[in-house]
Amino acid sequence: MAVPYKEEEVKVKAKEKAVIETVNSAYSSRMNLAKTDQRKIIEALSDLAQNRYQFVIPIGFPAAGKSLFLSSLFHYADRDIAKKWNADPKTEDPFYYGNMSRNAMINFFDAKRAYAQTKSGTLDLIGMTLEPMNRNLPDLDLTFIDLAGEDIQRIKTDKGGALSKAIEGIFHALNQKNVEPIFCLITPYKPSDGDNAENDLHKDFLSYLKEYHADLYSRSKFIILVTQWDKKPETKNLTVEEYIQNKRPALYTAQFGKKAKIFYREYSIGRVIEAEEIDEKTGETRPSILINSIDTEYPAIFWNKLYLLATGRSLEPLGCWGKLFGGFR
Ligand SMILES: Nc1nc2c(ncn2[C@@H]2O[C@H](COP(=O)(O)OP(=O)(O)OP(=O)(O)O)[C@@H](O)[C@H]2O)c(=O)[nH]1
Ligand SMILES: [Mg+2]
Repeated sequence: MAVPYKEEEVKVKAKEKAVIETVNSAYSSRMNLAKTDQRKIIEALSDLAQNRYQFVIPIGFPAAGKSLFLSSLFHYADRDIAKKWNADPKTEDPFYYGNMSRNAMINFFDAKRAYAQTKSGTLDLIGMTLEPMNRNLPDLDLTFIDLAGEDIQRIKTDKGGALSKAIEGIFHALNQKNVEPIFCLITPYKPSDGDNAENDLHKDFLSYLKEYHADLYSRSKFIILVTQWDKKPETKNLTVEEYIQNKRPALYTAQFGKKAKIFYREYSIGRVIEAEEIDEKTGETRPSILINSIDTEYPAIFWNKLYLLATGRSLEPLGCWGKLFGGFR
C-alpha cells in the first residue's frame, strides 16, 4: 500500500508546486508602479473609463482582507455553477498581468491557501465582463484595482498624509464625467492596529478624496465592508451597522457627497484556520492560513449588489434575494 500513497503525495506536491509557481510569476508580473510612467497609467485608465468600465477599488490597511475579498469574488465567479451569469475574464493589455494574478488567486483558493501580501509599489489591474444569462439584462464591464495596503496607509496623517504619484494618477484618471467608481472601504472585524487606527485611516482617506478630488468624491459610491466577520463569536448578537456605529464612528458619520450611495455589509471568505507553515527554502516558520471551507453566500450577495449599483438592474428576480438573505442595506 506504500506505493499508491507515495504517488498521491507526489501528485499533491506537484499541485502545490504548480500553485506556487503561478503565484510567484504573478507576483513578479504585477504592475510595478515605480517603473510605470504615471502618464501610461492615466492613459490606460482613461481609455477604460471612456469605454464605460465600472471601477471597483478596495481601500484598507495592510492585511485588512482586500486581496482575499477579491480572491473570494473571483473564485465564486469562476467556479459557482448555480449562478445566473457568466464571468468572462479580460486577458489582453492592460489586463494581461492582472489576469495572471486573478488565476493565482483562484488557484490559491482551490489549494485552501491565502494569496500573499500585496507588495508596496505594485498593483493588480483585473478586468472581466459579467454576462447575465437573462438576455434582457446588459453585460457589465468591470475593472478591479488591487492596491497594496502599505501604499494606501500613507494617506494617514501620521504616515505622511500623501499618496504616491502613481496612485494619485489613478484618481486623476478616474476624475472624469460619467465615471462613478465603487470604493469598497475594507475594515477587518479585529484589526491588528486597533479600532482607532482603522477609524482614522478611513477618515483620512475620505478627507483626502473630498479635498483633492471633490468631483470624483461626489460621484463615487461606497460599500463599507467589515471583513473577517467569521471572527465574531456566533453567540455575539451584533449587526454590521451597530459595529460600524460603535467601532468606526468616522465612517458612520461621514458626510458623503449628495449623490453618494453608501452601504454597510459584513464579509467573510469562509472558515479560516490560522496556522504556521515552514518555508521550504529557509526552513523558517511563518504565519499562514488554511481556508477550511469556502463561503459562497457572501460573494453571491456582493456580486448581485455590485451589478445593481452599476446598472440599476437586478440579476435575480425581484424579491428572491431579500427573502433568502435579508437583503443588502
Ligand atoms: N478569518 C479570516 N481571516 C481573513 C479573512 N480575510 C482575510 N483574512 C486574514 O487577513 C490576512 C490578510 O488578507 P489579505 O487579503 O492578503 O489582506 P490585504 O488587505 O490584501 O493586505 P495587503 O496586501 O497588505 O494590502 C489573511 O492572510 C488572513 O489571515 C476572512 O474572511 N476571515
Ligand atoms: Mg493585498
